[in-house]
Amino acid sequence: VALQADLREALATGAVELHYQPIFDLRQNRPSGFEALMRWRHPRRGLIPPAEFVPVAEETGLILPLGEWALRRACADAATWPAGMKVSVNLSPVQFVGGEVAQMVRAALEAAGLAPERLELEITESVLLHHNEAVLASLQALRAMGVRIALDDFGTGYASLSYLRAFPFDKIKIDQSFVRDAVARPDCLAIVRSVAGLAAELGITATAEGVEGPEHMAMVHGAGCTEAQGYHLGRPAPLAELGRLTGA
Ligand code: G
Ligand code: G
Ligand code: MN
Ligand code: NA
Repeated sequence: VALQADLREALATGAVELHYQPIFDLRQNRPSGFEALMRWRHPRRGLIPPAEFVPVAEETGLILPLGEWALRRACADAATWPAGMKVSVNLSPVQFVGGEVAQMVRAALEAAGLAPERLELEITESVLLHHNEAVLASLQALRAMGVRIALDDFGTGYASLSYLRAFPFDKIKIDQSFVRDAVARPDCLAIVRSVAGLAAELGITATAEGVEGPEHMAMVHGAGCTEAQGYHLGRPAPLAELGRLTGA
């Protein structure tokens, strides 16, 4: 309960921030965008990661104003970057309840003056868990608008392939657990390579997460991934520290 009340106040007082992590285009050998990741700057507990407060926000419904704030902030920030640079924002399954998410996104894009093509929304399999028609309609409305949709944490759920059939995603993000292990384990390398091949067959992007060193970089490149993300390429950082990467 304390965390919940604190979080509500944090959102109101600007204590929730967005950090940005570069997403690297392996073909062009440069960052193509940034993923927005929430952080809560707590007066006593320091910087709290989203894994600790997003689940609380989802339970209480606070994820709705919190998620809308993050989307608006990310779109406004991205509008100051060079025109080719995209921004990725994570959406919670709770934000799809009620069927108004597409309108919320449209309003955020318009307020920021950001072209829809520069926004990517990351969703996990849990969003599509029940193959809910209303959720599919929202995703289709977003895609029709020109917004890109990425399937996040791919491989960690229960029925990944059925989600690829249910909706035409623009990108698959290969979970960092596979990427980390693929350097030493042939079976994990086979998985990364197969998912990259699957993405290529579908004509979509394969992004490797958790690229922590040069050995991971070489591996994901060889495995056919088209994008990479991880500490080796850049840690999540506040907007003010992005200058060198965005060219802004
Ligand atoms: O940055 P970190 O690795 O701590 O993020 C942990 C998790 O929090 C990730 O799964 C990420 O998708 C989620 N997360 C980060 N920012 C947001 C956000 O703005 N909205 C939602 N719904 N989840 C977020
Ligand atoms: O679930 P999602 O993919 O949205 O979460 C991304 C999370 O992974 C972020 O919280 C980010 O801080 C974290 N992350 C990003 N790159 C790396 C990495 O190279 N290694 C590890 N361990 N975590 C990473
Ligand atoms: Mn993500
Ligand atoms: Na992920």
